[in-house]
Amino acid sequence: MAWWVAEAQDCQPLDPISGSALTVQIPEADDQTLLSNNPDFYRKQIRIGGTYNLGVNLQLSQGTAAFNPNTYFAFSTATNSNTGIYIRLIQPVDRDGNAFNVQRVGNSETFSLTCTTNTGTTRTYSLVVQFVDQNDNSPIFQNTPYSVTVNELTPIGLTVYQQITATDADQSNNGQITYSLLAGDGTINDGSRFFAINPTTGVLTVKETLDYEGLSNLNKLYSIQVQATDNPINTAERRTSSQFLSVTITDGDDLGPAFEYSSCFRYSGYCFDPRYTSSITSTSLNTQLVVFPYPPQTPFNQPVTVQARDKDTLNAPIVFDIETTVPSGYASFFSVQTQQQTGSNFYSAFITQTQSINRASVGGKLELILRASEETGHKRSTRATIDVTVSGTNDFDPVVTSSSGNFIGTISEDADAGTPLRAQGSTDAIQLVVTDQDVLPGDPDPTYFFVPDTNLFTVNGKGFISLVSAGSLDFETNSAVYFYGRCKRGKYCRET
Ligand SMILES: [Ca+2]
Ligand SMILES: [Ca+2]
Ligand SMILES: [Ca+2]
Ligand SMILES: [Ca+2]
Repeated sequence: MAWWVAEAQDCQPLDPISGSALTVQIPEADDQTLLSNNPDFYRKQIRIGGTYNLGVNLQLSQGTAAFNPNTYFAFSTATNSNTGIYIRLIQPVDRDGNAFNVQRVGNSETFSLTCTTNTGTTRTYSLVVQFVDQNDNSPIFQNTPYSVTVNELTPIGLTVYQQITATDADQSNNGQITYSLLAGDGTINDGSRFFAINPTTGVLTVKETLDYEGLSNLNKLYSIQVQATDNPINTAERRTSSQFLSVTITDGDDLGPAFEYSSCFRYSGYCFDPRYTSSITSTSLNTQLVVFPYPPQTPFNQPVTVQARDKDTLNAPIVFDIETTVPSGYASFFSVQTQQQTGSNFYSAFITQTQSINRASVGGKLELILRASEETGHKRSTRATIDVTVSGTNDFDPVVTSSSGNFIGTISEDADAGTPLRAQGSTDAIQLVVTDQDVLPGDPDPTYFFVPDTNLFTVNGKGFISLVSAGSLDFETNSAVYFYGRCKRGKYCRET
């Protein structure tokens, strides 16, 4: 209900208590569609008594306003009423935006309104139209495009970018901006989980540890979509804008070296628990170890160069050494030479045996723990195991002993072929036993071949001696047979 009593006199003087000007508040409208869709929203009653065009005529002029109001406003009576005078916005005006071809207005404009009655009374008022801000502008990002380069080692919480800013031409809440990051597409280049944005200032900080190596080699950047949202009282009227920010990630020294060979077990793309095998003799001095990969290559295992490189693309220099051995104490029996491969990030290790190793004291095998260290402040290192077989040098003759304690056997002259030779004074067959100091516990059992220098007896692989053919012995002519045997490796094994 209007506060003006319409029955009072037409074109009456203003009540000084209510102010010296006619003031109406009309929402801005920067588009004709708005006016067409909801015309009554842009209509306000003015407190002049009488009924428009029924005893009261009104004439609007520019006054102190920046433009002529006549094409923008119309007067009317209220719908379904014949009292009261209303002013209505009929052409779009723009308080704050960039609407094309639309009259720009200030927060308020003061026009001149002349009121004339049928009886000839004329009065002129100042008509102040206050254009009420509507949330008709979206936030606009400034100084775009946004991009920044950040090292992967940047700690969590650190500010990485503070150029993000958006403006909104609307007033107060309608222009108040909150920043947020939009959820990304979940690919490895989606930066939404790695960064946080201050909702008020737009300052970008690191939220999760960055990872240069986790990004594809072709695309070392995170993409972030920043959203700016305004804050109208009616949240349904919120307007948003978004802008991409690309964060290029540079490599930092967070990884150590990795050994590399084609047949290794891999974890995250790198050789896991690298192992090699090699073989030396106790005295193979001053020759480089020939090293095979483990697991072996298929179908043909071939020697490889022991090599490692920095997992960071920083390609720190690598240096190798033997950290320790199993059993311990043999690191100084070897020297390691490090060499950078030409035109490559790989460094090679060449290992040379420099001192004789007593094969028996290492049990025929030795583990070299080869360490690759990067020459950076962090001194990160990684290890490979080289299983070295220390093979015998055949320094010792095999020694043959007999199960009976001596080399005297008995057999009946009329024994059948295949009858074993028995120990003297016993029914047990004699067995020849070979020992060889070159053979160490754990070595595969060697096979010895006994080659007697007689045709009468044969010795099988287990050392049992037996008659070759029946009737070949004659106690009366030959009560004893002497013979020598020879066994493997060309060593003579004496026996009778
Ligand atoms: Ca506005
Ligand atoms: Ca706005
Ligand atoms: Ca790195
Ligand atoms: Ca590194």
